[in-house]
This record gives sequence, C-alpha cells and structure tokens, in this order.
Amino acid sequence: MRIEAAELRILELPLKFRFETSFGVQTRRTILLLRLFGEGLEGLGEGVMERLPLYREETVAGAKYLLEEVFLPRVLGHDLPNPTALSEALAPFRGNPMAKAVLEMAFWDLWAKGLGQPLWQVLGGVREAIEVGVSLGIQPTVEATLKAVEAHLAQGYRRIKLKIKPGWDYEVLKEVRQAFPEATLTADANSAYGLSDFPQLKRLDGLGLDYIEQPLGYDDLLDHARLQRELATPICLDESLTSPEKARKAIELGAGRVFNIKPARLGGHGPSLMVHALAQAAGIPLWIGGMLEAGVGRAHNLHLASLPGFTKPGDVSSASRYWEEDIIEEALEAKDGLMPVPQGPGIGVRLKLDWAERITLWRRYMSGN
Ligand code: OSB
Ligand code: MG
Repeated sequence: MRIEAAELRILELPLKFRFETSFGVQTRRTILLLRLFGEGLEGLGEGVMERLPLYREETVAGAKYLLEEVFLPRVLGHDLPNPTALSEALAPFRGNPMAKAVLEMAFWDLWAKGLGQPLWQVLGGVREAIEVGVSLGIQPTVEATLKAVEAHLAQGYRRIKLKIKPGWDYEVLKEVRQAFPEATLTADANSAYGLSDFPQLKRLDGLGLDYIEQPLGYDDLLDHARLQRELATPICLDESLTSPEKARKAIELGAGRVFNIKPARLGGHGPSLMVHALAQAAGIPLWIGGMLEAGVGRAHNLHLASLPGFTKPGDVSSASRYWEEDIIEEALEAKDGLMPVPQGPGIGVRLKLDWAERITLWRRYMSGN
C-alpha cells in the first residue's frame, strides 16, 4: 500500500459530562486526527494524548510535532507491504507510542481497506460484539455515585469501574458494594497511591472487586509486584504497560494479574497483538480500555477487542454518553452491555467531514510527491 498523502488535524469536542480522575478533570477533548490516503482509499487514526501530560508523558503538541516533522515524512510516498513495515520505519525513534499509534492505526485501517476486509478479521478477531462496562469519574457525593451506578447498571453495562483517589476510596466503594452486592465492580486509581498506602489499599480486599487498576506509579512495575503479593484482589495494569517489552517484564515480575489494553498506549495494533499473545500464554485476562475516544478511536478499539484474549468487559461504552455529536456517521451504541463491532472494510466507520470541519482548530495537508 502506497501512502500518497496525509491530512493531520486538531479538533476540539466538548464532553457531555465532567470527567474527574485522580489526575484531574476533563471537560473536552483535543483530538489529533489523521487521514492517510493511498490507492483511492482513506485510513483514519485518532490520537488519545491530552494537551497536558497528566495520564502519561505524551501531549497533543508533542505528537503533532513528531507526526508532521518526523513520522509522516518517513512514510509519505513510500509503498509499504504491511503494518509491520510501517512500525519498522518508526522503530528508530524511542518512546512516544501514542504519537506512533496515530499513524500505525490509520495505516492498519488503510491496509485492511486495501484487502477489502474488516479490520477485526485482519487482526484475528473472533467476536461480532464486545461486552462493555463503564468508567465513572469521581462524583461530588456518595449519593451521586450510587445514582450513577444504578443508572448504568439499568442500561445493561456489564461492569462498573469507579475512579478512586486517596480520601475517596474505601468508604464510597463500600457503600456501592452494599447497595449492589451482585454487581461486577472495579476501581481505577490512575497511579494515585504509593508504598505508604499499602494498608489502605489492603482494606479494599474485602469488597469483592474484580480488580484494582493501576494503584501505583504510572511507570512502575516493581512496586505493583510487591503490592500484588500482599493483595488478594488482582491488580490490573494500565499506565505502566506501554510496550510488549513492558508487558513481558510485568508478567515475569507478577506486577498484575489482569491487563488493560489500549492500543494507542502500546504504539498501535501491532504491539497490541504481541501483548495479546504474551498475555494469553501467561493466562492473563485482557480487556479493552478507553481514553474518551471519539468515533475513530472507539471503532479501532472495538475491532481489537474482538480478539479471543479480551475476556473481561471493556471501557468502550456508547458514544452518545460522551458526545452530542460524534465525528463519524455511524452510531457506536451498546445494547444490553454489548457493542457491535462495525462491519465493512477497515474500521467500518466514515468521518462526518462537515462536522469535523466545524470543530477543526488546525489542519495541514501533506503530499508524498
Ligand atoms: O485510566 O482508563 C483510564 C480516561 C482517560 C484517561 C485514562 C482513563 C480513562 C477512563 C475512561 O477510564 C474510559 C472511557 O470511558 O473512555
Ligand atoms: Mg485506567
């Protein structure tokens, strides 16, 4: 597949809800959107990095710079036989998996379209719909939390994940557990705790949580392994898993018994397939994470989540929860806790170009000639 041209944009889309986590509050998304053109087809990729490095180190500005000045010039005008060849072209550059993933995932879409196949099939997926849960931000009160949990369980979501932080953990989780004894509950700390918090984290053991997500440092594996030895509840790694290499080390150390896969955090679909293989060999269950994606990123996540190792409900909930108007034509909506994987070639969704145009802050077209 020859990459003939590219269009990079920055869009801004307001969220329908205020999303509070241990690292901050999000009310809108600044989205790096890439369109790759080749052989009469178009591939789409969506960045998940934020303006500020609060989740991991990458930023919209940093990714924009790398894509414009370094990554796209490396591949524009080149005929690449497959996505592995594209990853190899980016391999000399260290880190920055989210910036690489924008290009890598857009190329998977373009390549699958060239083959005339849906992306899930090209990736080796086995499911036509994905079991999903929701990730609920920190609410102003326990009562508001109980209401939000009840509303989302009533909509059929298969798992409720609550964001926690020091001072907002055991008590709220205990109330939710008492009110919903049968619900599949998890907690996500987004790296808010440290070694001195082990006694408080051990209190969560009695709450029947399916797992506790990323309690410790955003790049840590060693302390998570130490904590996992003291906890009965499985630890699920999110932030710390940024490459197949990190996943291999996490498995060897016993840093977590569950993995959250966000293809954008791992550098794209190729590295995600490698982590999928490692996790399957080690008996580690996977689930697809979310980064408040708009339609392009959400569709990519759904395709990847159709692989056999994704056995726990994912964070890819209905697009209408997040946006008044999404950037794609198709409505990605869950029913009874199941999200259909879009069909049709590639990611199976089309950009709503007129709407994207209206929310575009910046745009650049780059040609390979
Ligand atoms: O830790 O999983 C996370 C959103 C932004 C950054 C990090 C995380 C999240 C979520 C939301 O939990 C998942 C979603 O609804 O897309
Ligand atoms: Mg998380």
